[in-house]
Amino acid sequence: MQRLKELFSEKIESTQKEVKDFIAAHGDTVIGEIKISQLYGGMRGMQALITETSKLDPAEGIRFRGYSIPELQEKLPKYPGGEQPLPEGIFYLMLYNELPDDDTVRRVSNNWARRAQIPPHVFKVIDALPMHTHPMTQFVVGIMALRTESEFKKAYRNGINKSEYWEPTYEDAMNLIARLPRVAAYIYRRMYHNGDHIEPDPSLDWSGNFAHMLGFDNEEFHELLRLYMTIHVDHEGGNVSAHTIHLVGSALSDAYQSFAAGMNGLAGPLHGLANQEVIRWIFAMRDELGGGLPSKEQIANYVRQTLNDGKVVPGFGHAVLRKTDPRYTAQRDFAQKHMPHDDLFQIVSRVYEVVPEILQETGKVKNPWPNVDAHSGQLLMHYGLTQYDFYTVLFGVSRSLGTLASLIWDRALGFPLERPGSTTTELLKEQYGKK
Ligand code: AMX
Repeated sequence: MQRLKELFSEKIESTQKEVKDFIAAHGDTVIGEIKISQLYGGMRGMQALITETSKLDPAEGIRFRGYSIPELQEKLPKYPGGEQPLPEGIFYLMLYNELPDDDTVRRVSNNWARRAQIPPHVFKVIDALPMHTHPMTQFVVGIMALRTESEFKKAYRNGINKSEYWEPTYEDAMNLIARLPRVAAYIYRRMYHNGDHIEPDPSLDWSGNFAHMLGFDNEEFHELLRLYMTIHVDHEGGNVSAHTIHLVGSALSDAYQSFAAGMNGLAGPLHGLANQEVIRWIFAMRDELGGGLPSKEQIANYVRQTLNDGKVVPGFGHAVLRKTDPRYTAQRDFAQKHMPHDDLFQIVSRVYEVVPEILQETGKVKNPWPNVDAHSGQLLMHYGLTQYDFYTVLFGVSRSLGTLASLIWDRALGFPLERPGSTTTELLKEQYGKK
């Protein structure tokens, strides 16, 4: 039976040729124009990157190698007796551009379980941080401490040929993915369970083992985590975390450095941190209103107050999406099936009924609909993962699958250093301001 790495190496040559031929035939084709407003507006709508693993459609939402979330829920292998896809499967799909069968997914699981050893200094480095250090900061520190294991760093120093860069990148990416759940669980148990750590169970799948190390052995929670780890993997290439990982990787920084950089972006409140902010916002609203299920009118008043205070309503809006995020819908379906009467789910549902209309009324919010973060915290809360400061770490563990699959392809396709140009307002005015 071929090793997973050999299987991947066979894909490289034909893809390299496909890309090279395409550039040779169409490299001069103009695909868009840039407006001055886009330079000041966070480059919205500019197609400027190649990311093969997924593509975001404003109306439809995310597709991974062409497959939507409902399609993947149907087609990807499941844990025995389970209904949700195994994230090992979506990783395989993103990297190999092929749907895996049950056996292949088991091999990915086993491969990661074999790689999951963490050198003890990583735990020591995390333990040296004060307990009030945000979990995302601890996570990034842990990732950087893991960099002592970098294969790319070693290979580069030994003078590796550039045609082989992908190989140590593959090793680093696979090792990092395999080790992140343990690092994340370590931080969680350190902060919230008096450092009472739980040993991994390598007989479980990657998410099941992660849930186990966090301290959750309820099979329904394992299913939730499989869904969570599947839907947060990737969101094409321009979002802050994916773009950062690609950009830093383009300097031939290794997977550890690139991924840690991206995680600092994910930790921003307009990006991944929004999932903890949603819960904080809902709890603050509930506290202000004296507990219980707030009425639609009460929620509407609270939303208006948030906007009047010059703050964003977390979990709503998106830079690309213009409809309800299918990742939100997948989580809502899960809640409707497993916890339709959960108090917090009732609030999240009511918020969904109220917020879009008010955001629309502002006349400036381009997408009034909920994104992935508007729902995830409620599901975690339901099963007792109540420490919302930790939520973005879960997001980060999942994001490793898409972004590191992309990084392997960046090296396999020999993508160059990313270095776009910048200009100044003065120069723009000189060039274009006189018309
Ligand atoms: N609440 C209040 N105002 C909002 C808003 C929201 N949820 N979403 C957008 N706006 C405002 C913007 O702040 C901006 O205001 P300004 O002109 O005064 O600066 C205006 O509406 C236009 O913004 P936009 O073009 O609609 O959005 P964007 O592409 O600039 O930003 C995003 C996208 C996600 C940062 C924004 O919608 C937002 O801040 N949402 C809340 C935070 C959140 O949920 N982030 C998670 C996104 C998903 C993810 O990355 N995990």
